[in-house]
Amino acid sequence: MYWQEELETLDREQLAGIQLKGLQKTVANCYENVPYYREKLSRLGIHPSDIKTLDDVRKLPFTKKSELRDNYPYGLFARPIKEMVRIHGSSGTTGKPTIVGYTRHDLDIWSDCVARVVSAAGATSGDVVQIAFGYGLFTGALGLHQGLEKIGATVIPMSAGNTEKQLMLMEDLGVTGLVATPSYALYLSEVAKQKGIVDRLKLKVGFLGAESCTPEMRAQIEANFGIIATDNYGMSELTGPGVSGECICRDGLHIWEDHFLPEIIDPATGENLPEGSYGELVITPLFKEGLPLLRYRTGDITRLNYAPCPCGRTHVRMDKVCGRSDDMIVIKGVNVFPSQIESVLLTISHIGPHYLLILTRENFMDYLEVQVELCDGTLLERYGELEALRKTIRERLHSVLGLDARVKLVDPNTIERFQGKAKRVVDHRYE
Ligand code: DLL
Repeated sequence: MYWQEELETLDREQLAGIQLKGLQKTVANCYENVPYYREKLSRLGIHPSDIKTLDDVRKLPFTKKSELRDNYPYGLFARPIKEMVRIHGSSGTTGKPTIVGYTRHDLDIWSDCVARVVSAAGATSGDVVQIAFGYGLFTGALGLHQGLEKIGATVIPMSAGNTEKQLMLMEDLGVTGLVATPSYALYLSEVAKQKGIVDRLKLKVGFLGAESCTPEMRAQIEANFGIIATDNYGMSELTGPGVSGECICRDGLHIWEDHFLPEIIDPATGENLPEGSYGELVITPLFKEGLPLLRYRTGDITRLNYAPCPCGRTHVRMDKVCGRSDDMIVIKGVNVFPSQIESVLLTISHIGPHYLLILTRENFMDYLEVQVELCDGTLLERYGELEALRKTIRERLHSVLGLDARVKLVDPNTIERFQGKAKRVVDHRYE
């Protein structure tokens, strides 16, 4: 199912023409309306008129997430706040979120991009779709919501959590589509199975995204619910969901190239890699008025496949994301930086500054274990005090990260020290 057939099936030459125009417009928007970019481009001796071909994108500097944070909250906006009709923020963290903004035009295009994703996954105006992403600054819920409404589907804005009620509504309201993170979809499917209600559900399709999902986990969700599950990808800085999504062939996620110009680079050197290589995905959004970005480093590792897709769409496909190039960890769809955990640990007495974050995937659910050293090893023999300390750490971490961590208190001097950069994260999830 197409949403905008003529645009989704453009030939590559037409697509390149649209991309070049979008790129030129975006560079001009940055240069004329964002003092930070104007200065950055001027320092490099780049003027918008230097962008004559698509390959000229490589002359442009990258933009990193830290630059959005450094210009918090509105410093990279290219329009005055009164022209912005929506603000969102990076998911899951307290402290200062990364703020993103949308003009009316940005919202329209964003919802078209999401409408393409859900249509490619088979959704139609006849579907009743329950959204089990948390509503709020996170782009996931409202992003899918507006895209699904645009195609005329019936949307149930259930939000995340409250599993019993989720399942009750799925049954009572004849829900045919579910929007959720893969881990929550799995959990819902397991509870539905245990309760013996799967046969009473009308569910046909899952629109899963916001975190990685292995093929095995997907297979389990599909088997439990008896559905087809599709993967969709995006990030708040680039709009939110709607950057790419799987069609029913489910062999890669189509990036909507008339709106997003993708590149793959070596994360260490910044060099562009040959077609088909795994590397960091860099994207220049081509339509954004409110928050234009040049060569945004997503930090996500994938590769691009330009081979024609049997579905008829001509837009390039990216592989499922297989890792992150920076230290941001995504756990259950929530972005976590080790530095946030460090800041929490450093405010609590009786524990030292040495810690280790261990990520595991058990029964397809992600877990974070925070190992931290006690200052005084004799505390290990005082169970009551030890438990109280563990509880304090867990609660403080939960209030900052918005998720549950397992806390393991270990003897002094048992966590490895490093000469150079410390490696604080051990990620077993992709093994
Ligand atoms: O997670 C946007 C989104 C919402 C996409 C709902 C799809 C569905 P952020 O909160 O800014 O935005 O987090 C972006 O999440 O850089 C990836 O590391 C990760 N991510 C998002 N989708 C996927 C996916 C939203 N399908 C960060 N597979 C990204 C793997 C994903 N990782």
